[in-house]
Amino acid sequence: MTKAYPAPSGFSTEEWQYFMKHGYILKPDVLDQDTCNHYCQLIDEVAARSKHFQADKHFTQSNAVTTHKDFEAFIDRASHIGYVYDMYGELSKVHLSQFMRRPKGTWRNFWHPDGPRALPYQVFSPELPLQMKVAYWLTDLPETDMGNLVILPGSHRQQYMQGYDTHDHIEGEMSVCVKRGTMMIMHASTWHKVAENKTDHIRRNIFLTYSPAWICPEDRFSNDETWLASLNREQRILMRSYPDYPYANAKPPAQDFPLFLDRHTGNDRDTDCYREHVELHRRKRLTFHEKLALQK
Ligand SMILES: O=C(O)CCC(=O)C(=O)O
Repeated sequence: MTKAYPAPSGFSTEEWQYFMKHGYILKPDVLDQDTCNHYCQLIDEVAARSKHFQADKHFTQSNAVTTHKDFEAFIDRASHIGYVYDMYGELSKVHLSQFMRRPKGTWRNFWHPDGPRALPYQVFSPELPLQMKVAYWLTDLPETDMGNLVILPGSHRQQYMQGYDTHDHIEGEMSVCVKRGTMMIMHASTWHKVAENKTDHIRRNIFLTYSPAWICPEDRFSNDETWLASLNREQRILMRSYPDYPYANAKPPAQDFPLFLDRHTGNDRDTDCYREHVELHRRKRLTFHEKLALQK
């Protein structure tokens, strides 16, 4: 059996503080030009195979990681999976994987937070996100009105917002203007909308959303067994495909632990918490943010 390895690096303390205050962080130059070119081309190829595809209309592909071998690498990509692990630890799960094409004009999202609307996550989790979105921007977005994501920084603590279900301009809104190759991580309760694309440049990007395993996924009930068997161990665990026993999402099987070892100690468990006989899959392990809070 493949052995677990230490979690890749994640939030610095400064990044965490910025993320919790503003609801997002941006990291430029995470993907190089060749990688951006490759994925732009792949998005066009895979999109063109869909019966829903129209070159001049907005196109979203869900469960994108299953559509081409090269998208699988995003399930556990080292550039972001450590951030996810810092948030959701041993119960991290891919909630949704998507790629998008946003040409001129065409459909765009109204202001909304991600997740449930009638009973938002925020009611139960006023601080920590129960979904986090990882965006890889594959095309340059130097200006607004290029089909940009527009966010209201710091709005992840509010359940109501004047602009809900409109495209209204809201005081304090920020159009995400970035160089291609930038990675963004967003708290799912941050209110956001999409700007009109008034240019001839097609916005292309990849979104991965993660959640604790016990939140239902957005784009699948389960995954094909043959496909799952072709993935590496971490990817297979992160897809959390438990068709025979839904409650395994809350209590995954023993073989799915540890997802990662502690990145500093290399341990698969926290010490001095339980008596020896308690098995690994029944042990709570502290997340990055819990450890940070304990240091205060
Ligand atoms: O395409 C975007 O920038 C954001 C789309 C959106 O609002 C969402 O995925 O929730």
